[in-house]
Amino acid sequence: MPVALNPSERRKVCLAGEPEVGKTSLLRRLAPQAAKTTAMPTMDATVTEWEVPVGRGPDRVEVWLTIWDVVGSPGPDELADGAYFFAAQGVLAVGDLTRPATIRALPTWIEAARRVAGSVPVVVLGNRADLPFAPGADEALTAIGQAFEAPIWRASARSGENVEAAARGLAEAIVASSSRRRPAVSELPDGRAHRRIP
Ligand SMILES: Nc1nc2c(ncn2[C@@H]2O[C@H](COP(=O)(O)OP(=O)(O)O)[C@@H](O)[C@H]2O)c(=O)[nH]1
Ligand SMILES: [Mg+2]
Repeated sequence: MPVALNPSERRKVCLAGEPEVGKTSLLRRLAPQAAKTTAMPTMDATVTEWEVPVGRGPDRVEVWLTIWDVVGSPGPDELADGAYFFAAQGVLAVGDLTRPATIRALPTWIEAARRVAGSVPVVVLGNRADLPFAPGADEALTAIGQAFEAPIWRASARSGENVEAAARGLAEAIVASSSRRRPAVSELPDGRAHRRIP
């Protein structure tokens, strides 16, 4: 029987990146599997729940990600001043491969998130891989991945290519980083994989 993370151990993941890079579109790609999306009007954020199995066989765990997305066009410092990145356990940093400036902006976003949340795992996603890359975009993506020791993905919210793989990669990195700190896995007494927190 697969083991479950304690439901109170849902993992907060924040989308980060410039406006119009496709953050919300990427979430919609995951939405068929998402439990729900909730608007947080006082926080200029939405929260989408996405349950993802991580690992195989007896090591398999069901990870419940709560993925935060920005509403409007706040900048990284503005978000870092608020509650958006607070207690985040992972960051999905998104740039647009057709607009290299949005990729070169990602260090500022990642640093803002880590200032608040600490040195949490980051996955860097170059979106719009369905279109021809702009000159320099792919090199910028690679450089940021190296600088932050973060996996990079070329993905497309339009075609769906690599979207789930990138999100799953982040879930795996979060589980790996938390299991280094403590044994977070337990089996629920009723055998169900998950229960919602009332
Ligand atoms: N061609 C293409 N267009 C995309 C892709 N992802 C998003 N878009 C378009 O880019 C625009 C901005 O997307 P949105 O998800 O609202 O960006 P956000 O501001 O980062 O949340 C929309 O018109 C999307 O349809 C993609 O992978 N490929
Ligand atoms: Mg959006």
